[in-house]
Amino acid sequence: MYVVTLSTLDAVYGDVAAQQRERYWRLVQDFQVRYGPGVVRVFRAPGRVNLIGEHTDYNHGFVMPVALDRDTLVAVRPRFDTLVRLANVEPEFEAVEFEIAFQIPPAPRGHWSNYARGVAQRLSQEMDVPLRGMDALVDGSPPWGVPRGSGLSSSSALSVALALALVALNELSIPWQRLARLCQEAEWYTGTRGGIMDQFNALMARQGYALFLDTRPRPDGTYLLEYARLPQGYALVIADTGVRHSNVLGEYNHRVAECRAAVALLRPYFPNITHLRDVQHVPWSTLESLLPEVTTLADLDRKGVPVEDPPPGVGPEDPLYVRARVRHVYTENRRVMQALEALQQGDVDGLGRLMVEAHISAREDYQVSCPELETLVHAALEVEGVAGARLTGAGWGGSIVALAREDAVPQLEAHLRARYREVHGREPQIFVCRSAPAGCEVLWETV
Ligand code: NG1
Repeated sequence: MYVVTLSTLDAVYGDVAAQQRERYWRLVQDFQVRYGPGVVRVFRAPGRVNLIGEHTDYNHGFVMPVALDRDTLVAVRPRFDTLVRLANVEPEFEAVEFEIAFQIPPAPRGHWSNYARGVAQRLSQEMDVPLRGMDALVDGSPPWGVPRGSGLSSSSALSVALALALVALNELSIPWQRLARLCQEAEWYTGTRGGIMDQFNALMARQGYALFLDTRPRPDGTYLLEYARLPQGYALVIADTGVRHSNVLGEYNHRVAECRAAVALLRPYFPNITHLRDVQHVPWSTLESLLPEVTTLADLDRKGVPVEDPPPGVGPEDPLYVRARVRHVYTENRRVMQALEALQQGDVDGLGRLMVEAHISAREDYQVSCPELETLVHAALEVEGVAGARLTGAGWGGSIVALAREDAVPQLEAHLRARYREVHGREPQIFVCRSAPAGCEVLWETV
């Protein structure tokens, strides 16, 4: 287990280190008030901003996220039984109790405790024994928590922080990459069919680097990854539209279904295909000719084209725009490879151009943008010193990320605020991202 003292994190939290210490201290105090005095252990897991590579991970493609200094904390104490008592410093997230088992009954859909239930269930299944329980208090509250629904992966920060706690309290020995996979599968418990990017990044990120990840597991279950240093003198500026999306059973699963339908349609020509990644080497003109513009699950069923494991929430007559969706995934994978090369060569302008192309592809072919994201991306690109900007995360709201020269940041912030206010009548949340290390245990006695 990766363990650091709170003072080690000063360098991560920078000029807000004192407030962060206060935050950890308050969490431990709250824990002891709620659950009684005694030893408390604290785990943190970061949110992430994805530089490029959107909606590629569930297609076994490439991604390039960076971990953020916005993180989720969980304070815990082990129990001798299998009970989990789970509470949150934010009172709107009700406190619950559940028993750890191989099959844990879910709370109603959308309930925050389902992330904890999913992790506890998946880890128990993996270890073939129900884990020891814990008392836990979660803190993902503003201003230092990962903003929720902003495309910055607050859900995975929560899942990974809880997983780190359960792994440590149960003294489990699970390789990191395997743990990332388990956390990914644990999140499916909530209904989404997401890829592995967020959990992997929360467990494997390095400060000062983007994580290039090939999300296709190798036969031994490990993944190919590479760390690429972030450009010196540039900042990653995140602007949050405030428009909230929910992945659960929504448009997200619809996109997953479109990709799975495309795989089914391509199978007669590429018998070994399991994910779109398997046709990455095929010329686009060939793929294009094999894919209809639109189809439905019912239509494919009538034609005897079996779609494997269609995700929950997708109706038989819902239109599936397979050709455009595949074009995005196919071109996006290429862009991520090129972006890695650009980063390695210090070609910031090249990286910026690829980000803009990725945004256009996400808007036109994958159709995951919205007017508020468009306002922010357009405004960012109007500022001198901004190399590129794009929506980040799943889309349909959430945030944009802009790659800006450090000296251009004040002007960028002012311009984004002014344009957003003018068009949408409210303020976006803006923050400059400090890249952070992967999730870890934090020893807080030095407070
Ligand atoms: P966010 O932006 O956190 O909703 C989701 C998925 C990722 C990835 C991106 C799109 C989860 C937990 N996260 O992220 O795996 O598919 O969308 O690139 O499902």
